[in-house]
Amino acid sequence: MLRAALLAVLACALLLPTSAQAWPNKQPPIDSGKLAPGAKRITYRFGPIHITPGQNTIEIKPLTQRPKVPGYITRFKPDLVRADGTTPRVDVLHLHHGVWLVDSQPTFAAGEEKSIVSLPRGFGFKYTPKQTWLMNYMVHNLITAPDTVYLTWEIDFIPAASPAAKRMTSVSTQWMDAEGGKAYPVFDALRKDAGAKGKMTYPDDVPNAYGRGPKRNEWVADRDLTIVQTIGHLHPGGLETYLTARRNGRTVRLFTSKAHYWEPAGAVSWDAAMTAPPKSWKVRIKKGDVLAVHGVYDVSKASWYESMAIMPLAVTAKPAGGTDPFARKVDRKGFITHGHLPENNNHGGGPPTLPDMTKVLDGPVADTRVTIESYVYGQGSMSLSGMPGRPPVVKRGQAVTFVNKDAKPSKNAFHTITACKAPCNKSTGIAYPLADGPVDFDSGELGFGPRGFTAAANVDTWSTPKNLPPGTYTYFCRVHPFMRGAFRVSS
Ligand SMILES: [Cu+2]
Repeated sequence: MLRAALLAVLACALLLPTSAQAWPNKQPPIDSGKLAPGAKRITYRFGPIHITPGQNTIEIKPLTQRPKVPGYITRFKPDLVRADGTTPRVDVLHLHHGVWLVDSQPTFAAGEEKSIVSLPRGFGFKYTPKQTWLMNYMVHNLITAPDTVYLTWEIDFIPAASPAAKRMTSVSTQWMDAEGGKAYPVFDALRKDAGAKGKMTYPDDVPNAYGRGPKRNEWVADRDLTIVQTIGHLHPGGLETYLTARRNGRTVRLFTSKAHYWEPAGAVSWDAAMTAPPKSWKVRIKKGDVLAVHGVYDVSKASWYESMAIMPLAVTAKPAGGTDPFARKVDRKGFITHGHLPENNNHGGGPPTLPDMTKVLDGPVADTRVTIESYVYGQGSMSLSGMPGRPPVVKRGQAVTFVNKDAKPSKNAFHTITACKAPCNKSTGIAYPLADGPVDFDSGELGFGPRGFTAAANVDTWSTPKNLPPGTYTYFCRVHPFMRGAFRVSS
């Protein structure tokens, strides 16, 4: 009895990760929430956005909700809420991204980390009512029930007519993106590309990441400027983004935006906040300097598909001082912009809710075509019983072919077949399941959409690799992680 209790305590102690402890430098989030002198706080909301079952598409709509007079935006705090003001759980509805385009330039952005941009005193994004504002958003429905949400953004605004505006320096956003120039700027962070310590740095660790094309992660400064703020955007698995500058063949690091995870399972979910530089951080860049953004992912536990590494910079060409990064070290420790968000509380990975497919009898041997319909893998789904619930069997060297019948305009639900480690049958949450199968395979998002602009693979059919060793392979849908299944390779 005592031994069992001791073991339980020990197990808990071992499970308690360092990341769940207090933020190490014991600083409160850098965004104090205090209103700057002369500023007013205004909350806008965009919507209603009607989310269809399983939705995972990108939309662009005009934005009319904004100030009527010119001025400066000094703080920007995004959220995704239901009509009653509550925030949906991240394992149910997830804000893949919201990008506020101002005069067609990405200016403000939010992902599920919901970083708060709060500029140093005296700086503001210049706003005029003449600007064209567009909302580019991708809200992803992880379940099969429709929903209705609003994107909200709270801004601190100093009208140009107020005395406080006289002392303001205007900034604009310089978008830095590891896949810059793409409408859907993603890359895969795969275990096979791991560099040191199970970490993968994009694009550095991926041979020929950009083929013969330009280095998408770089930007050559077209004027002298001062960077006053930056915060990284990553996906689950992401550890940090960092910004470098190159001048006369010498490269220095300007800032590292780290992901601080509250997620008990480690760097595997959206339960994280990114760090921003201290308010005194200002970096002077010369025309011709080459800036570059890099993304570091932890690929020791799983592979990560359709990942991002973005680092928007708030810059000004007005005289604003700042440190010459080639004369002094500027990569100072950052501070998270907010604390843990309760919508990230369903981690998953609890007691098994589905059968262990390694113990289930063989399914059909000859018919190796699996149709996916109404969010169910037609053969070998963990949610089916009897014969349909048994894994289809192929001989070594053969493939199982999947067809997504939900990829019709009327349904338009993308699905994937993504390897996860057997039995892959625990409860669904933001940290479970993961793409951690013994062999990496992933179908991409089977379905159709405007090419290059959505996650769609623009095919509805995919076959498993033919070189899989004998065994039972479990998989899940990255888009709808409650969907799980298995197939078997016989010797
Ligand atoms: Cu799916």
